[in-house]
Amino acid sequence: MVNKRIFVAGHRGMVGSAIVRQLSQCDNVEIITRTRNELDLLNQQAVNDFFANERIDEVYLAAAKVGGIHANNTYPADFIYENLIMECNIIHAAHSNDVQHLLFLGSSCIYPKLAEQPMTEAALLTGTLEETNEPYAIAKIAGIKLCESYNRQYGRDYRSVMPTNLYGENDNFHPDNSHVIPALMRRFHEAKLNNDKEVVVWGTGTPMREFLFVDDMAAASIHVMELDNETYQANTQPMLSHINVGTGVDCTIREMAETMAKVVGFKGDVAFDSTKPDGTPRKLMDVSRLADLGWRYSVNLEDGLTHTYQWFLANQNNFRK
Ligand code: GFB
Repeated sequence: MVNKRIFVAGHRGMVGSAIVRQLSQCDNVEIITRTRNELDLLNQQAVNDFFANERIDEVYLAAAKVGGIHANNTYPADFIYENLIMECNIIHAAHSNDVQHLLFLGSSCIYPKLAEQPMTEAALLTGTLEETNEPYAIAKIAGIKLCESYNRQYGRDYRSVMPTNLYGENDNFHPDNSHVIPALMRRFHEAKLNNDKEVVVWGTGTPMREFLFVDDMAAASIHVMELDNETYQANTQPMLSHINVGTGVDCTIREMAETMAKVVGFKGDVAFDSTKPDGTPRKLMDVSRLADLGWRYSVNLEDGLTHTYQWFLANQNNFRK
């Protein structure tokens, strides 16, 4: 059987590398990747030339400009521009070169700041977005609409999954620009080594977040991509095609910080700096559409944090400073 040639855009990122890890276990799959130096996804001509020269059968669009609340708040132009350009280039070039199957990865921040919880896929575009990451959310909503529009106009099978907050191997542990879990893992670890008396956590600790281990996200992505078209179409609508991916369980930032202290082995106090932004108060996703499609998460938060901390200890000398 001829190998299915799969392009994983963003293969060095946390989600892209997890998808590559899992796809490499599959038979009859040839994984195609390009580093940023080999292929600039912001360059439309380069992306089109790549698709024209490579016979690609499927695309996992996991390339994105990502970051936590501080990064989104500090670099809004970068977040909206780079994410819009990358998804437009890849989705249009895939279509222009007759790639029939593509999976677009978005984010749970596409939903309104005060959407009813848990948030179903139908909550999309029903209210104003959280200010701290609105540019990124607009870019991700555009990605969903790009897929739906190419499906409607050209008969493509481009699907979208909306992950909740993710964590795991290969995350970005930058002290300021990272998401909350890697930021706190590094901070608690350094506090333990320094015998600090306390760790300061941003915000009030009251916001609630849902956290999904990235290897679960990769498995869910492959599961959705492998669904036969009839099953996928029966569980989505042409203009409400995206699928939430999460655990359906959330906790406060304070509870997560306390679990982190236990996993890392930090014995000091946890303090909160309410001068830092809280972001959206809650963004728990309704994951029943994906459950109806036969997938549920398997790694709980404490086990996922424990695995990630072991990886962190083994790789901490390679982190971006
Ligand atoms: O992962 P995070 O930065 O982004 O989580 P969001 C922010 C929450 O964690 C806020 C608290 O309530 C912060 O106050 N927090 C506490 C911290 N300590 C820290 C810390 O040291 N670093 C960080 N980063 N947060 C993101 C979006 O929103 O959700 C992204 O900005 C993406 O674009 C991602 O959509 C899924 O969960 O608020």
